[in-house]
Amino acid sequence: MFEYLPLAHQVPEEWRAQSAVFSELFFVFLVVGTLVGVVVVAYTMYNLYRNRDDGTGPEGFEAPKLGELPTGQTGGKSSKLFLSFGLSAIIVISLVVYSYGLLLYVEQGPSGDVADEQNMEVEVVGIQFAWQFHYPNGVQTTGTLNVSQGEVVRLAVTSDDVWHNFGAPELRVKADAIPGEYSHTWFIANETGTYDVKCYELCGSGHSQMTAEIVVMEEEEFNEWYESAGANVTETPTPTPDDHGGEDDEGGGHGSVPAHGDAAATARMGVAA
Ligand SMILES: [Cu+2]
Repeated sequence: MFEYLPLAHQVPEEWRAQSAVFSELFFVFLVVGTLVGVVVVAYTMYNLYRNRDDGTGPEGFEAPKLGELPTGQTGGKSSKLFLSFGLSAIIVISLVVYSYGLLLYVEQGPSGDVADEQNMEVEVVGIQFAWQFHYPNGVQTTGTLNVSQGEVVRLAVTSDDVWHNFGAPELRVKADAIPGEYSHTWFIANETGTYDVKCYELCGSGHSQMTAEIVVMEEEEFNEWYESAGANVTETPTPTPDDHGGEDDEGGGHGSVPAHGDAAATARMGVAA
C-alpha cells in the first residue's frame, strides 16, 4: 500500500542514517505534543477563569451530564466538540502516515539501482561470547567490523549457538541473532570513528563481555584495508545468505519467535506485517 514512499530515498544524497530518521521522529512528536499540550491547557485555564462561579451565573444553566453529548446548549458547544474531535483526528492521522513512511525506510533502507549496487552485505555471527564478521570477499574478523564512511552496510545477523542480539546504540542498529535464521538490518555511518557494539540478549556467563566495535573509516582507507585483508584469504569466500531484504522474510522471521520479549522486534513485526 505504501510501497511508493521509500522511492523518495533512491538517490545517495537523500540516504539518511537511521539515527537521523529517529531524531527527526522524536523532534516532530515532541514539538507537536508540546504545542497541542500548551493549547489545550491554556484553553482549559481560560475557560476555568471565564466560567468561574462569581454568583452572577445565567439562570437555568444545565450542566452537561455524564454519558450525554453536550448538545442543545446555547453557545455552540456541540460544534466546538466536533471541531476539537476533527482537529485531533487530522493531527493523529497525519502523524500515522508520516511516521509509517519513515519507519518503512528504517525497515528497508535506501532502495533503487544505486543502493542495490553501492552496498556491502556482512554476515554477523554471534557466538558465546564474541561477534564474528564475514565479508563478501571471504575476510573474517572477530570483535571489529570495519566499514566505509557513507556506504550502505547491510547486516545479515545470525548465531552459532544460543540467542544473542546485535546492537549498536549510537547507530540505532539492533537485530536478533538466532541460530538457523537471519535477521536483516542496515546502517550508514556518515562520521568516521568507533561505535560500540553490545549483546542485548542474556546469553550466558560471558554476556556482559560480549562486545565489539564498528570502525568507520574513510573510503580510501577502508578499500586499502579490505583489499590487503582479502589478499590473505586462501579459503573460498563465505556464501552470503541469499534470502536478504524481503519484507516477507522479515515478517516471517520475527513471526516465528512470538515468545521473544524484544519490544523493537515486536514493533518491526508490526510494521512489516
Ligand atoms: Cu550474546
